[in-house]
Amino acid sequence: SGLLKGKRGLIFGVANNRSIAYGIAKAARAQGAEIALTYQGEALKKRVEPLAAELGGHIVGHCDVTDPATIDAVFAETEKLFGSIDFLIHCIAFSDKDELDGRYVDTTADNFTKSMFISCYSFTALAQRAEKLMPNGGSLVTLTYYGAEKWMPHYNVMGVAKAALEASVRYLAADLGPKNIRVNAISAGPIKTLAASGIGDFRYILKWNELNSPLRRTVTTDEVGDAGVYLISDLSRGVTGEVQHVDAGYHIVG
Ligand code: 0WD
Repeated sequence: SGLLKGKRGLIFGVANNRSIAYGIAKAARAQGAEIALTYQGEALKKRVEPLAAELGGHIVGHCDVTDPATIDAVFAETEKLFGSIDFLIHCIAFSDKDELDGRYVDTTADNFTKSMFISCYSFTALAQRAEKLMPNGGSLVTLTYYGAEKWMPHYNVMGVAKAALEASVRYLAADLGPKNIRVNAISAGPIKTLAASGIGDFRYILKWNELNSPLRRTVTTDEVGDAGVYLISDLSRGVTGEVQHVDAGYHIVG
């Protein structure tokens, strides 16, 4: 239970207690990590504050990745709090809900740009700042989905953004490897969260995974959290540039 003892990290993307980021935060705390959370906007502040208290974690402020000043503020606060960090977890994605239904070909330029910026570029923006706070090396982890690899109904522009995110994991891993900063992604199976509720036919996708995955079930945020612990911990010290599927094996089937 002490796999992350002495490690300190910054976690982005807790919206509520069903968020994947919450699952990772909880698992990291259970292994002895010290954690700092951010929230996006005042409405989420009220939800995230009690969750941070419950987990015994810190809050380092508001972060909207479309506003670089808020990213810088959060890193300045983290440096004050921890000095240096050992891990960073990125659980952020966005697309206009109207375009997570119907056809990809109808994507607007505006939503394409916004989805790509928030769901892909933001990880690189965070990596740039994290590098400076990781003098002893570290681990960066982002969240992706199988829709990056294969066409999935309704995933549309998010599939394209996740493909770019997975490619960015490889480029970041190559750039930061000499500093012993590892960069990996977890490709999680479908989980009913706030973000997922925007995707058309999501209940059907859950059921389909339950019927067809090798383990004949879907996965939980606790299971994604434990995979996150592995990627943060020294157990994965030889692993970088990897996309680790935590999907009950669905990717070998579908
Ligand atoms: O089935 C799923 N739920 C899967 C999710 C399967 C595989 C991957 N993922 C990914 C998502 O694409 C995302 O990258 O996991 C990550 C976390 O998503 P989640 O836990 O499913 O969803 P949620 O709890 O809604 O957290 C996503 C959060 C936002 O919440 P809402 O729903 O309020 O948009 O991302 C954050 C925000 O807190 N976020 C932002 N943070 C900072 N700046 C921004 C932004 N501009 N936009 C969204």
